[in-house]
Amino acid sequence: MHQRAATADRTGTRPLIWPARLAGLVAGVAGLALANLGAWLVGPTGAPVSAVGELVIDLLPAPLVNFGKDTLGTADKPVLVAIVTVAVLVVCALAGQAELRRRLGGAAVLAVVAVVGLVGIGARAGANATVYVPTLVGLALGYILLRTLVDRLETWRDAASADGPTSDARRGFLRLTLVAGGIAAIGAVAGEALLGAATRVNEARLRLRLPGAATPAPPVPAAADLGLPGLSSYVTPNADFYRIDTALQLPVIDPADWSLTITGMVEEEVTLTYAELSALPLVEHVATLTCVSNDVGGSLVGNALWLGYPIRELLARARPTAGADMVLSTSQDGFTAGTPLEALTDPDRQSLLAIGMNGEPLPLEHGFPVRMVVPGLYGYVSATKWVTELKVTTFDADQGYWTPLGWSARGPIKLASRIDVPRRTVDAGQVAVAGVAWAQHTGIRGVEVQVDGGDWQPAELAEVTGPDTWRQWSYAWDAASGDHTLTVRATDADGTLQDPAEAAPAPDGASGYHQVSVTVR
Ligand SMILES: Nc1nc2c(c(=O)[nH]1)N[C@H]1C(S)=C(S)[C@@H](COP(=O)(O)O)O[C@H]1N2
Ligand SMILES: [Mo]
Repeated sequence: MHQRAATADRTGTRPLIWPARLAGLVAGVAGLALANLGAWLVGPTGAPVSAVGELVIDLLPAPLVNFGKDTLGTADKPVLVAIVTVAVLVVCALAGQAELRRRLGGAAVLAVVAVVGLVGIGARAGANATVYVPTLVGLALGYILLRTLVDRLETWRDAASADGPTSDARRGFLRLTLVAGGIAAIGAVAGEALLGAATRVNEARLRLRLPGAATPAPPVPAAADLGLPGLSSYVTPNADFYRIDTALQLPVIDPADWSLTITGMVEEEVTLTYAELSALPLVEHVATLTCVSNDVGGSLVGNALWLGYPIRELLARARPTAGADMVLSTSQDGFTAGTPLEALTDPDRQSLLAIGMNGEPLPLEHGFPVRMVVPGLYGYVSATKWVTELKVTTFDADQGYWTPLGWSARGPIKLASRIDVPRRTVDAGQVAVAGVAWAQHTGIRGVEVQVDGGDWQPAELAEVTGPDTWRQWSYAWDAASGDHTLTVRATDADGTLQDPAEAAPAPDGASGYHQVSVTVR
């Protein structure tokens, strides 16, 4: 009996190799489907299969890539994606086999597949941390499903080796596998369809060539960037730019389908297509965006070179009627912002309908194809991404999205300053204390640093392109060992000193001085 069971066990595993591969395949489809659905939410950069496809193109020798293009034409991408998908699923099937042989064996194989996907995603320009999430979630779910299926398979195997009736255990495995496989297949088709639209728009974005500016921004002076390690760069790279919006799913708009209408209290409604907008004499302007939710010392602030058309020119075409004092801008996803009309018609303020950010078309998550940028106002009342309508109206008649939720109707940015370095520990001696200060549209005149409640010491200021951006500052500190507290405050170009009173972000922006504790060794 003993002898017999052992033999059955050894031979009993053999026929289960194909069911194990089937389990691996189902887990692979489920994992890929989830990764694609996730990428549909966070943006097509996070889609692992097409990322690996692009990586393959980059790694292949050019003659082979050209051969592919010549023989397949525009089908080269879909064919490559199909090849990668089949390869991934074959390896996933083998992961099923490995998991049956040894617990976590399949996990290791799936992890290798996921790492290849993550490397592909990382190789795409502008990858930030969220783009890795869909693949990691897909890996986790894929393995949980695989383990569940292999558990059933082991029940089947044990039943077989115990020489008992195996049909129940077999049926249990097959039923679960088919149900899971069906759901995974539906998810995969849905993910493919949804992601397909986002991928097409992403490719349209990559193909776009931004028009040159009729009024280029003067080059950023080298002295605007002190270049100290740990200090925020003067211009924030797109990949590092903070992102804030209410969109659960990233809006994807093909520029060919985009248009903007100016409606409401105007003498003439104006409609503008993307082609018309990009043919207008565009302006470049460097401006620092800030979120009203930014805490004292927080990072919801970034500076970029924007390319766009002055909103005042478009409003001049529409001719707002008497009594109007607000423009309610609407995003394709329903978000709205209420901006004071005077901030948009002011000839001395570059309020832009922007299509470019740091020399590239707007990234999808920063409002592609068109957004608003208004120097001096918090984003929630001015910086509408994916903007499709400007309604000229009044603050009495209309409200932006956040106003009924307890945020102030008007949101001028508060004068603020931040210490970027040092944070935590430094060696005794000369230490560069440095950071940024902002008072958009007024400008920064001075920054002072205080060590342990001593006298306020003036910091050196870097250059700026104008009053609409943050300004880097630095202070040479002679640091003696021990624990110290550093505090910063700024004065704007009008001579107003930063408000020391601590206030939370709601309803109209945080105030108070940024302080850091440092240990000097
Ligand atoms: N469509 C849309 N636009 C939006 C928002 C939003 O939720 N939806 N948030 C606003 C807020 S609160 C801020 S701070 C800025 C942030 O812009 P960014 O994500 O490009 O940094 O966008 C603004 N534009
Ligand atoms: Mo914001």
